[in-house]
Amino acid sequence: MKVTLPIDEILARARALGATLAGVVAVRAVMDAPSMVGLSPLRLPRGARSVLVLGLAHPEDEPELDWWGGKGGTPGNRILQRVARKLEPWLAQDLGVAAWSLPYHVERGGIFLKDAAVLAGLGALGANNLVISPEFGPRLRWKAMLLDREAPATVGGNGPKDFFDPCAGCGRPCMEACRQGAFSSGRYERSRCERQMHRDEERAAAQGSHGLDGLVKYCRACELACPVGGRRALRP
Ligand code: B12
Repeated sequence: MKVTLPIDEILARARALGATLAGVVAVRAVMDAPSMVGLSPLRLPRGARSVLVLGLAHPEDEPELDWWGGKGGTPGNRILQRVARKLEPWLAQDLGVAAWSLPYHVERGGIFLKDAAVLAGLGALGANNLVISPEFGPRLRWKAMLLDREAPATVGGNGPKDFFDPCAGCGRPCMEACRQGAFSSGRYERSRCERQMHRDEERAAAQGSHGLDGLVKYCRACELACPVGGRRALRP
């Protein structure tokens, strides 16, 4: 017998526990998404049917949410981990749903989070190569859980370009903002972006060796330059 997931209740619970946004999409759709092209299928738990995507707003005036160091990576990710940890027993006990909280890195068993967020209807891929939501722009971080039940995608299912094109009519300040010219060809170039990320890591290591916090404050220039959602969008 197919049991339908009480999706609205699950999403409301995720938000009540601290997620800013939550949505759901079929595992199949995420495995067929653009980031998977040319890759072997990811090894996910047998029985996983849906992806529950959790988003956390990272407003510009709370930069520390994004500082890397320690278990769980960043304070923002630790908040998302806590939400997932509280959802898991509730899903099992109250709804009889098995859930798996996924790691951040794809090579450690995670999935491509931007594809999942877009397909769950939470935003659209912008010119800065980040998921942009109408309310928070790209200033969001994502986490995923797998559920052992089928559920229809929360919105659209083919990405929200149908209802939201974040970059229409925009002068693309995100592309200008990059110190490494990662968008100088007109599209995102990972190698140039990585150059900046390495610099950020070197700076953190140098600061750490001088007794400072040693946390990596990765560049967010293309993210913070985006006008969608208001540059100083505050926590709801
Ligand atoms: C590896 C990685 C990096 C690497 C490489 C990034 C890259 N894009 O290649 C480095 C270290 C350089 C990096 C940099 C950054 N990252 Co990063 N990164 C990741 C990680 C771990 C995997 C991403 C990946 O490899 N994707 C695969 C490649 C091939 O994808 P891609 O280049 O983005 O292109 C694909 C998509 O755009 C997709 N796509 C395009 N159009 C469409 C349309 C639809 C409908 C769909 C479904 C998909 C889709 O198809 C493309 C491939 O064909 C994810 C976490 C995760 N588990 O997903 C975070 C993640 C993508 N990073 C994130 C962030 C915030 C950053 C930075 C701002 C740094 C920072 N302060 O954290 C910069 C921004 C760089 C940028 N503008 O893209 C966030 C994005 C949040 C958001 N709002 O979207 C993520 C999701 C992590 C998180 N905590 O939530 N990152």
